[in-house]
Amino acid sequence: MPGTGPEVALYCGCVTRVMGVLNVTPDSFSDGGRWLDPEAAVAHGREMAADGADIIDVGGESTRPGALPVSEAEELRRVLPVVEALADEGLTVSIDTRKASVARAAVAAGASIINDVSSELWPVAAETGAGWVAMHMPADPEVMQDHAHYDDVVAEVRAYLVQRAGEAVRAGVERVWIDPGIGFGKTAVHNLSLLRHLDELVGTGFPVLVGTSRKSFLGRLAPDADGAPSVASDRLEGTVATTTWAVTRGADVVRVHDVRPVSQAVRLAADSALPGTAAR
Ligand code: HH2
Repeated sequence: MPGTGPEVALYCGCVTRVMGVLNVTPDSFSDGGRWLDPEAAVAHGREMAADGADIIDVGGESTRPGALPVSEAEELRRVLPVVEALADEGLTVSIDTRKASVARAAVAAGASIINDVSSELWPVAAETGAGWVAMHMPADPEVMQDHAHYDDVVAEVRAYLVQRAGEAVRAGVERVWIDPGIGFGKTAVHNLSLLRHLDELVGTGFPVLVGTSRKSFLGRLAPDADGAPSVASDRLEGTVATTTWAVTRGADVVRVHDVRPVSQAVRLAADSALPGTAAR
């Protein structure tokens, strides 16, 4: 069990959970346009669950660097049928949104976790009883890469998340995760620094969620044969390596597109890391 922080955060077991990404958007950086049809989206959610996803994270607005906001009506139109159908099938669904109205409607439709990259929606989690993910992002996606300036990225991200999570706990939210926001207003060096020092987030006692899946810093670290950054669809190795690293450092949830290979890798890594379970 990671850390010795607030008791409210200590509900989760030692088993790492895999959150499968389901973007119902035309423009997400790696799967934009693939799951716009609700039936295709629901089928993909089901497939990810069969492949080992414990949570299906449904999002209707891209938050890639430079992304423009989507209207409330459009976001609701994209996510609600998918959330409802997956929740009706008994799957654990999170809603990836920055809008209180979308979070509220998604919880009413069956989502049980609000995945909040803005870290501002804890009042909705308190009001609805949903779990809440607080992620670090220094500014809106449109301009966040202009804000990738830190004296000590690990200390600053940690302080921000502990403050937000504390607010949520005081407001009565019973399940709170913290997430360093890999790739959100951060350079590759910042991302690596946060991963290297993940134990400092784990040490807060709040369960930690990590999302490195297919992100651009992996493309730069593992270029293609011509030396150009690899494209999003060609970043599986980096995704497996970084999520496995995160699990062995104590991450509670990893958020990924490639559920099957990551599930297998992180569960093997988690089993090997538990004292007494690894073969000697
Ligand atoms: N990353 C993305 C979106 N939501 N939520 C959390 N908690 N942590 C993350 O790292 C995270 C997130 C970005 O990835 P993706 O959803 O694939 O892309 P897009 O924002 O373009 O839809």
